[in-house]
Amino acid sequence: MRAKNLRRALVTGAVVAAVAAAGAQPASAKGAEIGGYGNEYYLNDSWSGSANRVFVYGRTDDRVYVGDWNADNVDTLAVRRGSTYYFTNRQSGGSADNVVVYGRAGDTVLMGDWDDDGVDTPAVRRGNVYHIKNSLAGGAADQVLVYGRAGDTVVVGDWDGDGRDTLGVRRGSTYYFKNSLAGGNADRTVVYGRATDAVFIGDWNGDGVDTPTVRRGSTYYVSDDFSGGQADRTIAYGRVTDTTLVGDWNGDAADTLGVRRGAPKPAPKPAPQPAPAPDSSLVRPRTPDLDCPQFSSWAEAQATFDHWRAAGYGDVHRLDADNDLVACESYFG
Ligand SMILES: [Ca+2]
Ligand SMILES: [Ca+2]
Ligand SMILES: [Ca+2]
Ligand SMILES: [Ca+2]
Repeated sequence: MRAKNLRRALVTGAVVAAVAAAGAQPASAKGAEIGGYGNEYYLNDSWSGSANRVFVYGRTDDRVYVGDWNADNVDTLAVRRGSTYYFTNRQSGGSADNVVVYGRAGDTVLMGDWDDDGVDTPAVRRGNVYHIKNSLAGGAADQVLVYGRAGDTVVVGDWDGDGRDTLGVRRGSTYYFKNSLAGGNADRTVVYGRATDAVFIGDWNGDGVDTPTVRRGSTYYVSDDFSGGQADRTIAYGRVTDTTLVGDWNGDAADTLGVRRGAPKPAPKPAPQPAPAPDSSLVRPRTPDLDCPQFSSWAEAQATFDHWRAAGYGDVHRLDADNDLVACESYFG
């Protein structure tokens, strides 16, 4: 998210939103849910190889967004659990600064500064209909917009540096940018990279315009424009298994990288297996007293010993003279 100059009082309190939408295609890049797993965050203010802000936040399976929720120019995290959003203005653990109930658990949500007030807020996507909200609160959408196709991959960014985030559609390696929250033809069409590229959007040089970074494995190719050609910077960062975050972590107007990391998602626990039932057919009665030669097998002696011991009677037949919990080993051994 590009740093903004305007300030605005934060709306607080949990409010039930009227805006709701059915599930839609997941978006990608800036503004979208970052995906991944884990609750360890490694944020880097520069393009060096090591993070300078490391913290644990939320749960490993939380859905997470990045944005500037209080217009201080610093991007922080929001955690989503169902339709409840926990916005925090610090890069640390601890409780959320603002909790908002919004839309439905199945909604696809994009975050952006749609009105240039410095605060990133949600847009609920329903197919190719976008319900734009300009505050971190419930209630009706401030604007409803039809854009692109229901199946489009959508990117969020400030393509023209006017302070407002708008939408772009990505179809393969072709990007259709719109500089206003309106339908109709794209203002700019660009072919960039490969159709298979993972692309992240940010303002890498602080000029107010959002541009792409391509990730291939753990290598990032950073571009300060959409012209194609050589990347302006290439950096190896993190691990191939990391989930990438983009944000302005220090308020200097330039976006940099971070990663989300954690324990791998645990495999579903197998159903507990019942302990094998003892072979009760082998158990001989507690009385009369039996000696080892009167059992037909070691298994019968052991089953009888185990059964009455487990029932609280101890070694009723005195089969385990040396107290090693093995019955009649000297006779059957
Ligand atoms: Ca902030
Ligand atoms: Ca805003
Ligand atoms: Ca713009
Ligand atoms: Ca920065």
